[in-house]
Amino acid sequence: MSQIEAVFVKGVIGSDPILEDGKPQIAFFGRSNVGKSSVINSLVQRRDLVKTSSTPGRTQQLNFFLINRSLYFVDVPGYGYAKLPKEVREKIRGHILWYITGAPRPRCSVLIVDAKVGPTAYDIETIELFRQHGHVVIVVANKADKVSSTAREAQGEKIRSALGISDFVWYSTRTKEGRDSLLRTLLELARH
Ligand SMILES: Nc1nc2c(ncn2[C@@H]2O[C@H](COP(=O)(O)OP(=O)(O)OP(=O)(O)O)[C@@H](O)[C@H]2O)c(=O)[nH]1
Ligand SMILES: [Mg+2]
Repeated sequence: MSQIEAVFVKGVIGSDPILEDGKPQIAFFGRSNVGKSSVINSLVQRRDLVKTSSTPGRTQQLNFFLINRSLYFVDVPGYGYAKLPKEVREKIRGHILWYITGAPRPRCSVLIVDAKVGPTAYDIETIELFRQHGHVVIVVANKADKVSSTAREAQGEKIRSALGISDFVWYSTRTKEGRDSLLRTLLELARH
């Protein structure tokens, strides 16, 4: 696939004109450390566009990246990082909730879950919120390199039934599994 142009625009922590500038937003949600930033980097084929970290929970703003001058990839703060103080976790959760329930909705909400761990209670709560608020959702099972081909069928069923979905994308930022098809799907969604 041709080169993707990606530019960091800004970090958003509340009302901001960028939310309503008319460009579609593709937002990446998921628990802390699941690989949201890594997935964005792999989609745009940049090692370092988005900082990834061994210290989860540091990013608390919504980071907007302008893609091909026409849409945004939004790196949403990770939820559920147990080591953060409760007040900080609740603040992050509140911020995510504010974005999920705000206007306009993202054109597509990508929910990233850990392929091996499977959906957590927070992931289930998040997809439930997406449903309540009318989001278009794509579920991505990242770190698929950790799930052997023999375990795929059972693990796939576990992910589908926990989230109540009929389909999801196996993805690995290490092996590039799923990258081309997810990118194609997201760019297509942003066009309509
Ligand atoms: N095995 C494996 N590890 C991955 C994959 N994608 C990301 N990781 C690792 O997972 C860790 C977290 O990645 P990040 O992209 O920083 O995760 P994040 O969801 O953005 O984390 P926060 O911003 O803290 O919420 C890093 O150590 C990555 O190298 C993958 O496909 N496979
Ligand atoms: Mg991140």
